[in-house]
Amino acid sequence: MTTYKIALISGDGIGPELTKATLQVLDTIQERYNINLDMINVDAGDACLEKKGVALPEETINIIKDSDACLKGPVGETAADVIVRLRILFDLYANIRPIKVYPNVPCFRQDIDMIIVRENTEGVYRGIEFDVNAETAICLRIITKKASERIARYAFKVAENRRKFMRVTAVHKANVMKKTDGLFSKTCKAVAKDYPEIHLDELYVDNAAMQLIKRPQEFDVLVTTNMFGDILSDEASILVGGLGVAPGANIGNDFALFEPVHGSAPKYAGKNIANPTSMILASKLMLDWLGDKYSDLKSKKAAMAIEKAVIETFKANVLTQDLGGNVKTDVFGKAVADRIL
Ligand code: GGG
Repeated sequence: MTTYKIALISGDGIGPELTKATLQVLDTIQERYNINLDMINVDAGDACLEKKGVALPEETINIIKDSDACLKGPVGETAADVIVRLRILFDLYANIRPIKVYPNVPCFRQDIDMIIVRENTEGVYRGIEFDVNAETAICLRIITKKASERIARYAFKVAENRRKFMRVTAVHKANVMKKTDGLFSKTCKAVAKDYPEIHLDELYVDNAAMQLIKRPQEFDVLVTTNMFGDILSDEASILVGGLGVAPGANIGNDFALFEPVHGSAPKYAGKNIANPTSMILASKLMLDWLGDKYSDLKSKKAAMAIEKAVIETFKANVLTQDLGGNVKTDVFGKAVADRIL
């Protein structure tokens, strides 16, 4: 039997409830697909900071280093100390955020299907900030050719594999940030030359934010810098039902971490009403990535089974509160688990 070691961060706020629902699904997957997921609970986030005085302990980092992948629930105020740090520590340079319509989930249009490919290691989220004095602070926006090139290459490969519109849209603000986004734009254009079948479009980020609402069906793959990707993916999620159905993958050359796109939503915590789809679909992305990495067909099939079960659950109108239903978090998790074939 294939065994994967998975470092599991339950997270803060609604995180533990989403994790529990996701584990219901993964338990069934393990039974049906003869895969052993050795889940190792690790501490990180606000609760960890309170308990241990640090949001991301060394022990957690070491267990993650020793695992095949990490599955993470949302963390609260310590997001920068946990997820932003993990992305940099493990060089998880590609943040992949699929935006896709599911049956019976409220959406702007039925034909929306795009992937946002966000550079994950630099830009302003690198966290290089200084206080100049009590009244002025500075943040450095680092953009490198190396990081721009690898994220652009990742996006072109995604477009090539999807074979949808064979289009990558690079989003930046090179008319204002002539040096940093100028370099990003120039690098995307240079990479495009290696992918003659894929058309490269460019949009300024303000226009992209508008076009996502005006003509979302026309997008295929978007590639952008760190903060723009974070903002645009929240915006795009609402086109297809909101953050409750938005999973994300943080991918490096050798390791990857999977998580819901959203935060810890403390006001919904402990009420058993949050939508666990984002984390269930994050676990689907994880199995798909493990399947690719280890040429493991069982994992690839298990990933497909999770998405199929989510689709069947939505088709049966099993919907949580955020999507207009009244199904509880745990009931939704069980409904998906019961539909794993
Ligand atoms: N608005 C969604 C949200 O709160 N996401 C969690 C978060 O801020 N994550 C940091 C990141 O993705 O860079």
